[in-house]
Amino acid sequence: MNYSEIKKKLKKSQDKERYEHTKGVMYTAGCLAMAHGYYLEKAMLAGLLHDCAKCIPNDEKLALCKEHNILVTPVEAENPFLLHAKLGAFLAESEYNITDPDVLHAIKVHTTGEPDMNILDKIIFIADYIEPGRNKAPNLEKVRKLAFHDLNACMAQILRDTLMYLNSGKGTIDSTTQLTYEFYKQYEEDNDL
Ligand code: DGI
Ligand code: FE
Ligand code: FE
Repeated sequence: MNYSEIKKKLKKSQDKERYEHTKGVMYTAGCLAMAHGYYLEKAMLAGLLHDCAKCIPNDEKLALCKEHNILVTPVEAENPFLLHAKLGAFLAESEYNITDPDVLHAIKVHTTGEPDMNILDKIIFIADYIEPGRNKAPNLEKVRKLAFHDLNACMAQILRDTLMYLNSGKGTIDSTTQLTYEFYKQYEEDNDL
């Protein structure tokens, strides 16, 4: 499948807002790849596909996981939207014919992160949070600057703010999100950015 075929298929499976977000993540991932000396095309491809499972209804997400033997943890069963990451990696491979393991892995971990991520994982996780269509998160200006300057410190700030948001009653925390923050907090910067 070439780039424009992937785009066409994605456009059909996502609502308009999600497709706009998808393009935002694709271009932002490309910019971050340029800033950090990573493969531009790989970053853009992972950005393009990261939310390919997002618009599947939750009951269908659960059914698809069951059908394809994808493990559903109790937290995921309670918050099925979390499954769009794992399921996205599965669909990227099975429906979009992506074989690059780095691209599939970045999609798989883009929502909770995981400790000790590789550069592409971090580029997608961060691009998802800072793309131009995002405007609600606290500290966005600081996070956007950090993204082009220190990926690890940027991860720490995003995870700290996400946990703060979830802790204010907005959702059950997945232990992976907590563990990811524990890993990245060693890089937290105390600076004026
Ligand atoms: O799919 P997107 O909306 O573009 O972005 P995403 O896949 O990063 O999902 C973002 C949401 O995921 C955001 O509202 C915070 C939430 N999230 C991240 N970690 C956890 C979580 N939600 C729950 N319930 N538990 C988590 O550990
Ligand atoms: Fe997502
Ligand atoms: Fe996203």
